[in-house]
Amino acid sequence: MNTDVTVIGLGAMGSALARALMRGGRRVTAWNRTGGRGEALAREGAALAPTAAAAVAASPIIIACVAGYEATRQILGPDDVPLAGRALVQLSTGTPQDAREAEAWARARGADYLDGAILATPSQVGRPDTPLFASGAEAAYRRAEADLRIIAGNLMYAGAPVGSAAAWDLGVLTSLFGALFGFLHGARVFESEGLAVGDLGAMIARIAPVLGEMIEHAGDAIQSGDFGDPQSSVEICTGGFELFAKQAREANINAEFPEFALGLGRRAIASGYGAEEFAAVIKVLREGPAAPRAS
Ligand code: FVH
Repeated sequence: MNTDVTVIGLGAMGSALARALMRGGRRVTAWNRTGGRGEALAREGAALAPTAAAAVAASPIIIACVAGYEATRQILGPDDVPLAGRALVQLSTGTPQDAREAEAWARARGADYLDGAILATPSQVGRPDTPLFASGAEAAYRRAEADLRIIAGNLMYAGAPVGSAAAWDLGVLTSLFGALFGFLHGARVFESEGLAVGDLGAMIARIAPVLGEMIEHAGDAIQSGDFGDPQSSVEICTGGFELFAKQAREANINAEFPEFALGLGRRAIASGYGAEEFAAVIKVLREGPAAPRAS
């Protein structure tokens, strides 16, 4: 072994990881399935490996960041890839079940395994505030910790159950994309009134801590199961969703987001949760898949 870390996968994210590691003083070996993507990295000091087996042989820490877990298995699966004794860190996006299967697979090959999820775009890699969740055996975490801290200063060890990092990732991503879908509808409201959508984005950024408090309150209510004494009841919030839908009809804009919210709010009221805290809608989600939509 002649480098500190190997990065497998030189897409937008893998390249950013390799660069951050080199900036942090690590000697990096890099490998990508198709050629060409590593040339700039090589000029910046990375050692380009000719094969995945050579890339793995080069370092004790192997970071995989490719299109998915199956791709990682295809790359590292062949018998000549010397995974035994290495710490394999999976930074491709997947589910908790993917992580459990990957851990079992890596251990069967004699490797330590750590699952990770980086919550950043490639240009955000390597900053002190870049978040990264990691989970898996603590020994594997300790082996990779210093390298991961270079990639993401805001590193959080989510514990030994290896699916935890992916669960954190999906929990944060669904929160983000739920907000983004809401924002896109808000953008249509702004457009329908001739207002500047950039101003809406700037306002959301300014009041983000207040909005975050509301999410935190919902999380506490769900965890404690106490939905009494509501700040905002299901009924009050569903009244808001009725208004979203009314405005969409009046302005003749897409109404899928208001209809989605309204459908869940109405089901929660029909189930008797109208006077409870808005987060009580979780009880509808716990019932399982939605009933087919009434026409
Ligand atoms: N980009 C982002 O914002 C997100 C942030 C959060 C984490 N994700 C995950 O990171 C993984 C890689 O994402 P990426 O942005 O680097 O993606 P691409 O630029 O599209 O590069 C894909 C790389 O995967 C390689 N690859 C795909 N399939 C295979 C395969 N069957 N065998 C070997 N390699 C494969 C591809 O290689 P090539 O096409 O250049 O030969 C690229 O290196 C991903 O899980 C995100 O969810 C990024």
